[in-house]
Amino acid sequence: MNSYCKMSAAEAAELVQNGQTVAFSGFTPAGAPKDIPKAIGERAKRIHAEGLPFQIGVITGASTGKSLDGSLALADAVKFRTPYQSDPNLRKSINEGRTQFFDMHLSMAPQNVRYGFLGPVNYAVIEACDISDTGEITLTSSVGAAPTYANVADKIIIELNAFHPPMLRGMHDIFEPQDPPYRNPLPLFRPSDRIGSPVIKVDPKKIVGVVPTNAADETGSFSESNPTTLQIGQNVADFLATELKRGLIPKSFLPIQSGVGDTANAVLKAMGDNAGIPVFEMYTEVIQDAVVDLMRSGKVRFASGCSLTVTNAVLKNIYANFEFFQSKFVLRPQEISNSPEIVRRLGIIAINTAIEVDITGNVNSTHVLGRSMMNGIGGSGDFARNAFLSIFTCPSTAKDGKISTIVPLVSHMDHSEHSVQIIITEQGVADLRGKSPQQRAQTIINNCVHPDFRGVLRDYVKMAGTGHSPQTLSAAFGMHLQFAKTGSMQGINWADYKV
Ligand code: 0RQ
Repeated sequence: MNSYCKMSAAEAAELVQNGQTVAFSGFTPAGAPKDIPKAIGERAKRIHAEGLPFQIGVITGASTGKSLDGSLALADAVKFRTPYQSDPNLRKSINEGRTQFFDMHLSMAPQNVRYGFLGPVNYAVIEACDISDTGEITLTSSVGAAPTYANVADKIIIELNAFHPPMLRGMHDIFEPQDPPYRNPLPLFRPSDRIGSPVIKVDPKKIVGVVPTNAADETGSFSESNPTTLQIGQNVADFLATELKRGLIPKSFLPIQSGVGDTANAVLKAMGDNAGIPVFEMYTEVIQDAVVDLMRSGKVRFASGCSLTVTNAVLKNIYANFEFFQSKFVLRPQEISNSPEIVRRLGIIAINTAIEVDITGNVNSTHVLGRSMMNGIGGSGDFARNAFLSIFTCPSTAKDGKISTIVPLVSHMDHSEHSVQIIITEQGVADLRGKSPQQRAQTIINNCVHPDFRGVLRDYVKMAGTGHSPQTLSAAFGMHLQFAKTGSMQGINWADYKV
């Protein structure tokens, strides 16, 4: 090891003080530090046992793994958290009001930190596979916001993870735009363009410790596709193939952004199997297992992302066959992978998942019943607002059919009707382009709503009358209230809500 101060995770945790803000590398569990946050959690528990306070502000690229968000939440050590999370224990802490969560578009997290909007960053904790004496840091399976956090933090601690080989140098393209009023256009015109450096460069004097480890990423495995996700995937692929045939997507196709999770995986698989879709490229934030399979089969030519969020077996296979994959990937900072400027320029087809959609096309991606945070808006807004085609998918029902995911009015809105063009459920496709709110309601109810809820939503629209938007304030949340009262949205009587 080079000239830096080698220390244990416990020693590194001792450096962090109550009330400080720590910015971690990582985007999803990929590239997130593991040993140091776990040790900070242990330190918090010890301090709490003495009756003293210990909580820190936690800033990351996106979600992380159980060693980071999980350990710190279980130790009640997270004072505030931004910009995204998906850990069950942290979610509980947020929804119980013990952690203040600031949900933010992921492209904006680095610049908001640089602008000073979130206060000073005391430590950046960065997972690396290599570090030079001159302060060149080679990241691991993600970039996230690590370049900005390393630059703005007072001090840096490196978690040097031998699980990821130093040959990864070259997989990352590190570029930080200048801040206004000096910002120039981002010179990126194709998903495979490189505009930056393979490493983060920092003043080596800022690196106060290096903690060696050998720990795999904590990415969960995917569930087997079920008939609903398979049908959604099929509907997306068929829709895109038809658009191509109609000449509404250029013959060469357009880069794809796809969200995370089982539905997103099923969509990509279906696109791979559809002969009507040509070989394509990805310009996305999270590269997951299905993309790697499509690279092997030749259907995906290139993927630009912010993280390689794949299961461990897949990651090991990529590292073992690095010569094949090396020229097919680039990992970028989230400010670039999710840049609205680039999304609009490249004409990206954005495919994201909704929790809830309403009959005029507003989308809720974050809150259950308007109140409880699920994960956060993530990158969905960065892409949806600026895409060539903005698609949202979801199953038509949740909780064993007791909830219709399509409701009169969303209980929280992340993406307004203006950023949502296509809704796809396992029932079918609603193309909202060029349609008025009344026409959108007809299309969504006819094509996407589960048959159990079509009647009730048609009755709602009738009750709302002929206004520009088919809404009535007294009943807009009737289906949510019915669920709160009875545990199911079924069996609603609109007469109860008429004023
Ligand atoms: O509950 O966990 O108790 O089973 O919500 O729903 O159908 O499993 O969906 O895992 O694909 O996640 C929007 C959350 C979907 C995700 C969301 C319940 C349902 C289940 C999860 P259980 P599913 P998924 C790229 C882009 C925002 C960020 C984003 C997300 C649980 O995709 O966080 O897009 N997106 N980023 O039962 C009550 C409803 C419900 C409901 C579903 N209407 N009411 N509960 N559920 N609909 C990624 C990044 O940015 C990093």
